[in-house]
Amino acid sequence: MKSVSIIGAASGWGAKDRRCEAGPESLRQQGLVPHLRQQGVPASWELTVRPPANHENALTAVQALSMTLSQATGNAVAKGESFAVLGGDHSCAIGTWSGVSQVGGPLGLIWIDAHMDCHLPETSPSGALHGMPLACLLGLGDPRLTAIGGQGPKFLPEHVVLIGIRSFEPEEYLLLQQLGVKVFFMDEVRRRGLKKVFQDALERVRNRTAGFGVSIDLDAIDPHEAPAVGTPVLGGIPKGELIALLRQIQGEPRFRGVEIAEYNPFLDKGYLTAGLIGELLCSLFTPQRFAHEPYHRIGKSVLSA
Ligand code: Z70
Ligand code: MN
Ligand code: MN
Ligand code: MN
Repeated sequence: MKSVSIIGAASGWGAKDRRCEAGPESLRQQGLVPHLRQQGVPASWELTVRPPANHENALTAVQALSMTLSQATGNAVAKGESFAVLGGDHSCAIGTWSGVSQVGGPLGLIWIDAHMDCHLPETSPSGALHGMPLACLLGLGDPRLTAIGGQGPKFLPEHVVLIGIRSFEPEEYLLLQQLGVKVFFMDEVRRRGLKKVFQDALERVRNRTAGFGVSIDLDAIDPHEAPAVGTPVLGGIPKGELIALLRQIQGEPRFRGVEIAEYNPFLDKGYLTAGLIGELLCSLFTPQRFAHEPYHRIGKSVLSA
């Protein structure tokens, strides 16, 4: 089985609450890697990327981080490894997928989020960059961000699918509709069940692509089960359902890797969200012959120090 390269994206410059920048180091200190290895996942912590100390503003911070991150994911995929990028705010998606898209053929993307993250700078109500990464990856937005990993869109609209959406502005939905990107709102997930929606999503991202990835914003999951996020939205995806479906991706030869964003350790309830991140990674990467065990903290939390 492919080894899994873990890449921390320690930046909160795309969010209002910057403290999710502590996410990767917190997960590492809580023993995420030994846990994964115990579960049979050949994971190693490859590196943690950070914005440079002397950037001018949030945009140049995200730009610099995205460039380093895109090289890291590009390298992992070029070496034939799987990857898991751990945020940090969701603007890390610009770097993650710009890097992957440089390696071999059109790419599909399943975007699991409460939000659409598809604003242009002109339509954003907050100006926060974690509300814009999907637009950037589709080739729209600030040229300093759309140029990362080469000019132009990193995905064709028909190869991108959103799941779990329940908080958005009309402008970003209009943009997705104009582009022809499929959105599975939370209403539809509840009505038809996540299983059917996920099957539809997989079909789209596998159809005429060379590979596909999954981007998980933790606020997609119900905040009772994933409280450690900056923008909780009630009525999310039950974590057990998502874990069961991610297990199906295991063994998909064209699955390239995952990104899990928006973990803010200062907002966690005990280890609820940290544990969930361990479970999500196990669901994607644990070989089927291993028993799937709940996450037990091995290291010390940065928070209990
Ligand atoms: C809103 C905006 C957002 C996450 C907030 C919110 C975007 N659409 N994304 N929290 N994770 O300001 O763009
Ligand atoms: Mn979100
Ligand atoms: Mn998001
Ligand atoms: Mn596990």
